[in-house]
Amino acid sequence: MTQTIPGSTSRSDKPEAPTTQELISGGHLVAKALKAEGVDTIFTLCGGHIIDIYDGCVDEGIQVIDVRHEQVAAHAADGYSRITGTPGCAVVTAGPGTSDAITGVANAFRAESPMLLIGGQGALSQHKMGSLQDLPHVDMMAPITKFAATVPSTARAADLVSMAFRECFNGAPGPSFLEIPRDVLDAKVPLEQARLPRPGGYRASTRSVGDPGSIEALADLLTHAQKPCVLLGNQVWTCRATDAAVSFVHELNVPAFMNGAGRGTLPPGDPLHFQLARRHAFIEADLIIIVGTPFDFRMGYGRRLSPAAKVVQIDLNYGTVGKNRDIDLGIVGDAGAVLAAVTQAISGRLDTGTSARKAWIAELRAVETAAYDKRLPRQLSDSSPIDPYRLVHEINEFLTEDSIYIGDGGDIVTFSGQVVQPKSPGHWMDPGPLGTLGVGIPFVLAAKHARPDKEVVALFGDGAFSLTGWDFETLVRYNLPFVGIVGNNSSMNQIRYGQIQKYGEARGRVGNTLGDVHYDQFAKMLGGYGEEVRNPADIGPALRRARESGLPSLINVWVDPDVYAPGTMNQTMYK
Ligand SMILES: Cc1ncc(C[n+]2csc(CCOP(=O)(O)OP(=O)(O)O)c2C)c(N)n1
Ligand SMILES: [Mg+2]
Repeated sequence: MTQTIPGSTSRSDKPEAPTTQELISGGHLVAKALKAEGVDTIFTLCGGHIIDIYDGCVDEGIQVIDVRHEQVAAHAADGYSRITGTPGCAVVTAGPGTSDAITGVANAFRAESPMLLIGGQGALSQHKMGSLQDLPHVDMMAPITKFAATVPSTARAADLVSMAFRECFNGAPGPSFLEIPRDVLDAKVPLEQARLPRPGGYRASTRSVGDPGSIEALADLLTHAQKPCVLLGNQVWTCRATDAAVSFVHELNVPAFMNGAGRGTLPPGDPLHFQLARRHAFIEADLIIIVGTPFDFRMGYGRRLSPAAKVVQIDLNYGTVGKNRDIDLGIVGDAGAVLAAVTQAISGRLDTGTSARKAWIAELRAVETAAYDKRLPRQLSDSSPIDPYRLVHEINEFLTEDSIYIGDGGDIVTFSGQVVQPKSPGHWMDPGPLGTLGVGIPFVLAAKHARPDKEVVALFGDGAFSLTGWDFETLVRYNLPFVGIVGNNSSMNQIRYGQIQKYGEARGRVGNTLGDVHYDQFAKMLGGYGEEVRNPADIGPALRRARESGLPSLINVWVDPDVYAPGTMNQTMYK
């Protein structure tokens, strides 16, 4: 709501004309800046410090979605960025509201997700006086954001919001944080005194193609490679580079592996889609191209790549390229722009080198098929208690091209990472390298709100669900149906396994045991759909009934607590 001051004079040359001057509050300026960035929703938990932003959102037509824990608001903003490609925004109150949101911001930081967290703060007029909920938010957020600042005056409110968004896209994307004191949000200034950045007017394109010489160098390497492979990582989705990646793979005949949000870039069944042959490929390849994923623990810090292979790394972030492992060629740029340029550079050549790769692709397919066949009996297991492999197999069979899959848990999600394959790009969501339990329900909220046309399917560990599960009620309140599955082993099993290995069975039950909780009944209590499953043959029908219920749902599947995923047994995450 803006106000006018009667009788103030205009700046025109006609001296006597009485006019009015428009006044606007800090909260309303924030909302205008959010709108300019394309934000159509904020995720929030209310507090007296931030009510002026809500009122601004009412004026700007921005939807206010209120949740039950600020961690959920922040994870939802992260998830919203991933799904929509425009930055998500969470607004939380000062002090505990902001500290509750820290985990969500931290997760977005490691996952390279561009989101803005706005936190309230005590009034500037009470600075350092011990006001209600006062904390040093900016100091707390600085190490886990790309930009963290205080808005010092009402007139600068929109300007700082646009600045925070610009910094979200500086290099690899990530979160920004703004703290806005209560009196800054409350006060009104003449609209003309405020800088109001124009939509599209305050940041540049990040679709950089890198050094043109490096594009030619990669084209040369590929032309001569007989055993190339490419890993299509997170940034392939961040950069919306699916089409460029698919053309690159198909036109140049390069076997592709995918990780993180890059999963689904090629659909399962594509002749160049590989998953289980990755270790073999990384040892046998003569050229390995890593696109948009760092050499972190998920990649064994780069140590699992053959020392004899040429290694190329393409990334939005200069600091990621060549980190932890030497490379033969590094390109800093946008995954789509770079892959399209390389494809074009090679397609103009007489010898593209692509036909020499038939034997290599057949070799990888044989490894892939053998690994799949070896595991298949487990996936079809009729044993009771249910083998987790059977559960994730049923989920994979259940997914359609329009199912966004979310994994939130320990061991059970490690199983699903091997078996569940999204059928479309951008249809896979996991926490990312922070490994945060509790992202599931917030990601469901973000995904179903952003894409009501999609089906959302989420697999939870019972431990993971418990961290943020109360916001199942938010899904009911906003009528956001989804198919939820709890792989229930009444334990924090991924941790339990390591304890048993190190300290023996007798000491293996310390600090990791959960009750036999009936999550199906929890769902029903909150107004959703619920069923429990003990027999493997009942999993598929229960999932279908959940889909047909049109409600947020939880299918509580009792899985064998004494069966562990290979990744858990190898403890690969710590190596
Ligand atoms: C927020 C958070 N706390 C603790 C951990 C450590 N952790 C990793 S896996 C795991 C067990 C998760 O249990 P559950 O979700 O039930 O999955 P399960 O391993 O039993 O299949 C824990 C506690 C974590 N990754 N994130
Ligand atoms: Mg568990």
